[in-house]
Amino acid sequence: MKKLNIAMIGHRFMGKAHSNAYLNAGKFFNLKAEPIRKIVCGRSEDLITFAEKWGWENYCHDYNETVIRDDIDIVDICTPNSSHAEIAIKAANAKKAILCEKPLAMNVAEAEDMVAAAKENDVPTMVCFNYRRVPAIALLKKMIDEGKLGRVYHIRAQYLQDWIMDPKFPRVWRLVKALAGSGVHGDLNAHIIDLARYLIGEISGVSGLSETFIKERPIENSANGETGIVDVDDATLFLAKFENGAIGTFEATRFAGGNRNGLQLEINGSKGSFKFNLENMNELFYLNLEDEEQGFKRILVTEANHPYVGNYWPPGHIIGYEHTFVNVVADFVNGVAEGTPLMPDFNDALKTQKILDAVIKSAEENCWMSA
Ligand code: SOE
Repeated sequence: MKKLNIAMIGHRFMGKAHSNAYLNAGKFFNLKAEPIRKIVCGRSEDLITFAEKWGWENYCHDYNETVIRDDIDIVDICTPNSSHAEIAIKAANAKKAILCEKPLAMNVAEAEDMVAAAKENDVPTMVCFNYRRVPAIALLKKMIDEGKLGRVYHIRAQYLQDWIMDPKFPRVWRLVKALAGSGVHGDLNAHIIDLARYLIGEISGVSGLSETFIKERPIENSANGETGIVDVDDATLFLAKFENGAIGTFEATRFAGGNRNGLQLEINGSKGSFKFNLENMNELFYLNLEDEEQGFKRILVTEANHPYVGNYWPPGHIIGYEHTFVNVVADFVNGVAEGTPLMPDFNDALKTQKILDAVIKSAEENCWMSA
């Protein structure tokens, strides 16, 4: 079987999720090429332990050398947002296929440069908006495409976390604008914007509202208790209008106490409604307005004919967060091996980036922004 050599840049939370996916995708899916964990790149000392644990053949501290190596086919970007553009453009110029963590970039200008580099070099790209490949979301998409929603009226999308509510929680990279671009907005609204676009269509205008509740935090690993300014949003909410006439509300916050990783969607249309909550990710709730009895029906998305999930266990045997990355990697590797389209690619993720930037501008200028 054809082999695809991977260079993965970054080895924290996402590096672990991607490594696990490369390790397991071929065990559950019929892959058209074998992903080889060739080299992992990172700055810290624990990189060596990471490489050994996850079976990377080699490791290195300088991605500049790594992404241009002749024996590398795929560059996988799992670093903080501030380095996505630089690594991706270098990889594209070296003719590598690219898998990039979300959000695509720090802002639209960077994202446009990434799209241009990928286009110029004609390289396949994909952005790891992994929730598109939750089986319940993929089933929801299929049911919408089959016409079960009808005319779309509403989407209510929330992504709620609570991990930085303690004011003593340090100012990690996600709370520094120069590294993250924005706060919870680029981190979590990016996911629900991507899902809304995927499921119901393009957004035509937005009105945003942002707040930073804790404006100063301890500097990470500082011995003398130094603090630093938090220059990103803790919560960003916005209203949206869609090209198809639907309207939506979006909320992303890291201050929703009790919500550990709650991504919730409700979509209402002329023929039915759907509800989804990531904390119960194997379930999809569906209301058919023609049902005499009314009420939502619970679909346990574990049937062999449901998307992705038939590759794992018998019906009723649920899957988890890590499987969403396995599904991403299976589609990515097959797309690269066969030269078939990958979604969401850089161009598609640029559209999400445009909505992210429009919301920021709207919140700053206190106005409605066309997107
Ligand atoms: C942290 O907020 C985080 O890990 C996000 O960065 C991920 O994209 C999301 O899937 C879970 O939460």
